[in-house]
Amino acid sequence: MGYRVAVVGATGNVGREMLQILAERQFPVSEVIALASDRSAGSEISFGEDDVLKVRSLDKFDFKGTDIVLSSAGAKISAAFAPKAAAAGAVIVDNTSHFRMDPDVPLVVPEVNPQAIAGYTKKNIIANPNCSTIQMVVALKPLHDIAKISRVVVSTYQSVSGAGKEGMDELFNQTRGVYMNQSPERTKFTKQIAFNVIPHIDVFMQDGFTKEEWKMTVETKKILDPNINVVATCVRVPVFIAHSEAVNIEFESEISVEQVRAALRSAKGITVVDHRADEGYVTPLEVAGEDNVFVSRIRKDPTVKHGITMWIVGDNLRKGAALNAVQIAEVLAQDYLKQKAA
Ligand code: 11C
Repeated sequence: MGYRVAVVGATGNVGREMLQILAERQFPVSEVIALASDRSAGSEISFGEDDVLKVRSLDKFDFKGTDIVLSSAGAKISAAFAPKAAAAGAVIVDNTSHFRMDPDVPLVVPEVNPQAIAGYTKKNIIANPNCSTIQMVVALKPLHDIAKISRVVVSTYQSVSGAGKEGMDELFNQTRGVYMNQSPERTKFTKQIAFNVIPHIDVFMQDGFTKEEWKMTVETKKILDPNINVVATCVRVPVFIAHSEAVNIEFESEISVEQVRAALRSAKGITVVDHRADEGYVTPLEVAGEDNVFVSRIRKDPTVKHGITMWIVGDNLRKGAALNAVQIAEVLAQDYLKQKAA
């Protein structure tokens, strides 16, 4: 008994991670199909420890008979193929920004709003949020349940893997180049990323925010609560994997540090590491490869009436992308698509 699952963008950072996580979590599959551009078609890619899949052309693939599609191939590609795949009967879990704010497409983090998945029937599409939003709302949700959150001020420290393999290559090559006295080549980032930080992720919008910052605001409202105001500054840092966030939260009523710790400790998908001592907090290096969202440095903000400040770190390729998509597919399979399992 299993589902016919296609992974679109299978050769990218997130696509590979999707295949790995499907295998790791033993998602019930009858067949797994790796899809990518014509350029990658014919190449081979691992599925778990033992299996190898031949990559097939997305353009030439007929989605008829496919139950679930996990997609991470870029917004334009999703815009073109997803409606066709949905019309052929597949449910698409899309990791791009293209459908996220469509009112007929649920935007889901299973620890936060699993009930929204039911809305997938309108378009047969479910959107996976942006990585920096996912890890933040996972940590905000248990706190919002006990004392309503009114405002969040967040500064991100985002790894280069958020910009794909080219982003990782650029950090690697520039770092090596600096030691070899070569002037750093830039293609992916707008300024040198090696030994630097860049306060610019995604394109600029008219109001001066970047689209990455806007996504954190509007996606949090759609997933968690439209009454929460979020102001973000998103920054690229020379880290390969895992995004970090300094998050300042204002509540409508009193909440103590002890209550925050207890709520986060008992929440699914969160690990609290908060010892107020050397090494008593997490850093992105330690979190790469982990499934949970990690929270450290929890403390009272004495400058507002009801404020808490904390540090949130998560693997942007796993919980921030591929794992969240597979978790959505797990709920779909378990609660909505059982009759389709061959
Ligand atoms: C980054 N968060 O770190 C971005 C990557 O809207 O899905 C994911 C962009 C998105 O560059």
